[in-house]
Amino acid sequence: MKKVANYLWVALVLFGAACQQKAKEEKVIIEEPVVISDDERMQWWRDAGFGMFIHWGAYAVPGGERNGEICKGGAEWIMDKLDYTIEDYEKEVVAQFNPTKFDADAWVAMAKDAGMKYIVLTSKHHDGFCLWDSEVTDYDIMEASPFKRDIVKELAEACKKGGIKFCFYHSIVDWHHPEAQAPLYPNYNVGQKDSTAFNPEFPKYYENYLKPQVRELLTKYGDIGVVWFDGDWIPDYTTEMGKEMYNMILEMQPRTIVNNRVDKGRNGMEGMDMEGNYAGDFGTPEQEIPATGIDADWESCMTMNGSWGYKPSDTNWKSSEVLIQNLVDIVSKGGNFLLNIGPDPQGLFPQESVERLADMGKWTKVNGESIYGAKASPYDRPEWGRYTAKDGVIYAHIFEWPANGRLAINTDIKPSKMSLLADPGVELEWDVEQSQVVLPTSALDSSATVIKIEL
Ligand code: H79
Repeated sequence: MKKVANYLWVALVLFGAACQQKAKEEKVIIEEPVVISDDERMQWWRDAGFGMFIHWGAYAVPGGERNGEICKGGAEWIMDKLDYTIEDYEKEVVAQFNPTKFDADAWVAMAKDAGMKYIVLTSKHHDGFCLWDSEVTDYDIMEASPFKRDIVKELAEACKKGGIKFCFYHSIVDWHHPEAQAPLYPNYNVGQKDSTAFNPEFPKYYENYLKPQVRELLTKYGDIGVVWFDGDWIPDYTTEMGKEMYNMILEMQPRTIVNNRVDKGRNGMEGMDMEGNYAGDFGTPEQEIPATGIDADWESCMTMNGSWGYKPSDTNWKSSEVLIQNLVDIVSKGGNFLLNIGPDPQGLFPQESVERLADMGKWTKVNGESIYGAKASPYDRPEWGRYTAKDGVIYAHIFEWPANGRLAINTDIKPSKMSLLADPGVELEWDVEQSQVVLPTSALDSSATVIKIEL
């Protein structure tokens, strides 16, 4: 009896503990839906100002050139531009992609040293080749190329270790998937050139391939900072699909930010949304900077030469000075700068890009205070440069050093204290009558010397 009673008692205690455990679990489940305002969700991104785009895929192998012919524009378009068949591309390009010098930690270190706060990697570009171990296709890094290392995984982990946000670009356009361009397959990009070419199979591609891929990327690689869609323009992709995709992403990762190309609202290359109800968190001007500030979230993406993908024949590199001034210009108008790198087929950043990143790093280390967490200034753009603003502080970025050593600033600005970010110990003099700052004889940085104006 006693024994039985003891057993009963033990059983009761265990049962009670199990119930408590269950209640705990249930409580956790009840707390699960993360309620987060859009402002809260966007905060890190708005503060970040500066990110790295990485266009990398098998197209790095030909690098924009086939049988001596060089493709026009971005080298990531070579499959279409230089008329590869799907089979040729698989054999000549994808099967040759073996970037044994790829070192995710080295990439992250270069991004961080440049002052970048997030990295957006092309998980899949228009050619359809996937840089991660995808469950829905063999046209990926594990099966179709000899490399057999999950590039998305390695970079996502390196980002996490390095304290930088990992984000991915994903193309809606897919030149390899039969249902993405039926009934024209294997004639893969006709639909884009002829917008009347209706593809009745596209919803299947969307449902059974595109969505599962995005779900995989949001499941297997930790926290995703941004999902950056592209290829929104194809007529088979609808606004309903876009809204559903957006909602799916936020249900899976409520803190993720999604660009406006998830839906159909983009207004050409200037990238901002047209009037109407469209999903997406920020506008995406491509290869351009809006002329004035815009009262919305936006990000200008740009290349360092003229190509997104690796293209050694394109030597038209922007100078570090132009790139630094672009960063300042963009932040002064309330946007972010997403600056592209096109790594080579071995997995290395081009030397020209490495040098420019290092120059930008030198500048942001000294002057980053005027960029991170800064907003568009309320003042008109001055002739000599740009203003950014933070609470109680205006940053004057001087691109053109005034010959007379005096900087005329907006007369509404009433400084209490002024100093140079590159030489913070020295207080600058203020000529009240002229509303002018008395400057040192020459620029401290020929790209942009920053004056901190405390109000
Ligand atoms: O990934 C890089 C490029 O390969 C990709 N976007 C960047 C980030 C890109 N794909 N296509 N393009 C750039 C140019 C496409 C332009 C057009 Fe259109 C598409 C012209 C007509 C349809 C978009 C919609 C721009 C104007 C209307």
